[in-house]
Amino acid sequence: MAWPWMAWPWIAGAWIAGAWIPGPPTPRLGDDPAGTEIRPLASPFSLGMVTVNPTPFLDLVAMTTLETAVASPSGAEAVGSHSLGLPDFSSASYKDAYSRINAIVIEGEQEAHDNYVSIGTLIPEQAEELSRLARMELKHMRGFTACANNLGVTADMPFAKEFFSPLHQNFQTALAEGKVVTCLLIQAILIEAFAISAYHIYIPVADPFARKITEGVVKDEYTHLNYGQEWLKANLATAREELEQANRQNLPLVRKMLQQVAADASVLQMEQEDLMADFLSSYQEALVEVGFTNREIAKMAAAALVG
Ligand code: PL3
Ligand code: FE2
Ligand code: FE2
Repeated sequence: MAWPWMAWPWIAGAWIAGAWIPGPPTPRLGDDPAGTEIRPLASPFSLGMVTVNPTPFLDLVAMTTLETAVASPSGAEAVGSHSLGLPDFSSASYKDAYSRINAIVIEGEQEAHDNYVSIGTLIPEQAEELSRLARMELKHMRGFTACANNLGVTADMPFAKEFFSPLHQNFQTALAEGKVVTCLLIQAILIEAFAISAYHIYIPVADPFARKITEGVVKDEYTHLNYGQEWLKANLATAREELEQANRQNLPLVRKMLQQVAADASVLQMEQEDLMADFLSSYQEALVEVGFTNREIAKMAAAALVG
């Protein structure tokens, strides 16, 4: 597959620098923005390319790992790792940032559950499969709740609800209008690509307990992304125009969310440029699978730049 090297490093750089929107990057709610270091993206950047089709065997392993890890949380697993170059998971600053990041993840998993159930009302013949995906999201939510408990952190849920509210609103509007293509783009492509990239960057710097949970979750998220890709691919002829419009309305929201999470993510040793580069990589790969050409994808990203 040809990689659109000319377009994507530039787009990623623009996302990171916030160069294509007027004014400064959106600050994280109620935070000192000084913690966000803005650096140019190295080009060509090294990305962990996304593998989209996990085998059923891997899914089984992931579920087993997740359930085992949830069943036996141990605070002892989470302390003292900063000597290995990892964050100090017991520091006040780590716990403070984690209270918001963890809440975002819990809220995201809960909303993902609700969204798949809702999409099932728009595609009744798929309701059973969608309810299977929804149940996986609840399991993810329980896993991340256990991660917070393991670190002695209370998730800041009001913060997370506000964080998701623009995307949530757009999903609800599309749902009320019966726009299944838009709902699938928001949930099964944009949100799943966001989750996959964030979990991907989080795993190497997570505490041992959370790492096990997240490794199990991220494999499930590929299944969800795959679901959206396959449905949209099968319906591309009729979905194309709505997809482009939904992309124009929602991709800028994801960019803002990535900017909003940057300061807290950096306390967890997750860097903004890695998050954005990985997101763009996952998103680009998903749109290729759906059937867009690299040029069309670059145009979709460009349309979002001015949105
Ligand atoms: C879809 O299945 C779930 C959607 C969740 C959205 C995730 C947003 C991620 C924000 C940055 C999180 C870093 C990972 C930390 C994990 C505790
Ligand atoms: Fe999930
Ligand atoms: Fe998911």
